[in-house]
Amino acid sequence: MALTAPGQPPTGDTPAEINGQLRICGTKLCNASGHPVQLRGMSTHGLQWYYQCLTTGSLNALADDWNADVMRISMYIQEDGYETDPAGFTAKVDNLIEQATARGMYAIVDWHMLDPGDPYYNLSRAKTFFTHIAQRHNAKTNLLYEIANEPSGVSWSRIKSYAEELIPVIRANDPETPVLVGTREYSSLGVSAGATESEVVNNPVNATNIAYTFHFYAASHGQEYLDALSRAADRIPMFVTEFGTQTYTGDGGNNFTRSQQYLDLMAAKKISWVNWNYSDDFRSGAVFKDGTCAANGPWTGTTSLKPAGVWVRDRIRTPDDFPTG
Ligand code: IDC
Repeated sequence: MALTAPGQPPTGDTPAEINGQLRICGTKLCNASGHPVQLRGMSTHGLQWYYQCLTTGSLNALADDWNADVMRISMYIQEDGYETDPAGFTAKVDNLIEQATARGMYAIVDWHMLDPGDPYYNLSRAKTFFTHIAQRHNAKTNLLYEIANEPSGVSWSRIKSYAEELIPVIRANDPETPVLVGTREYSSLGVSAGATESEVVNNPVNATNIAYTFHFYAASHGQEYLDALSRAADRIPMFVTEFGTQTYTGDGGNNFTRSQQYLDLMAAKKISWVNWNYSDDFRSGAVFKDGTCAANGPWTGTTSLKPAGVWVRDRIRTPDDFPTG
């Protein structure tokens, strides 16, 4: 299906067709007609481990049964990820971008740096990778670039410097795609280290068309996190590119009550969100039951889903509110 060209009115009924090229406007994410929108969807697991969960059937289900607006393509750099085979992982990401595009979903290209937590460790790799992505996909209007999944053990000013080095490299080839910047201590806005969102609010990245990321796991992260996200969203553009209904290990019991409090806040403030993760890993946060991917489904409905999957599918299926015109 054809995507809406930049500056043109929508021509179809998928999320990417209705909304077209996104842009950060003030503290919100806006569609091509300048209205704030909230995107909701799923993150893949690491492509080095769970690429086999991303089949024609599972991606169709994500778009047409889950009604996801956005798919986050989680490409780890370490842990047998990108650094071991740059060409191979780049080809996988290229393919998944095309798959999301063909189904009318937005795609977040997630540079999933995690350990080491200093984003500079992978800066030259990031420049190489994002230069390719930006050159190859710059005509698309359905992308977002997440340039640092979860920095840790470094100051906010170092993360900010990293962003200010990488963003111009991306923009030289793709001036339109919004960029999502990770925050201190596992994209907690510094809260996990006892700080607050003020370190970002008072010292923002010197670039336009960017948002900041926040990650939470509802069984681990309570009122302090919720309040920080709420305050931050009134001052700076926020995008929740990863959350779980369980603990930060991606495992353990679900706290759906706390999760719903976050979702209510994010709905009220139009904060986009992405849940971790669309795979059949054994942990409770992987939405599919063990063995689903090897059996290639069933992908639609709830028979293959763990409790977290049933819960989050319902919430992604809640009708979108995409104002146009
Ligand atoms: C976890 C995966 C697990 C994997 C581990 C490797 O669930 O299978 O072994 O990464 O590092 C994050 C990270 C994300 C984590 C996830 C759950 O971005 O990579 O996935 N999590 O622990 N931040 C907070 C939680």
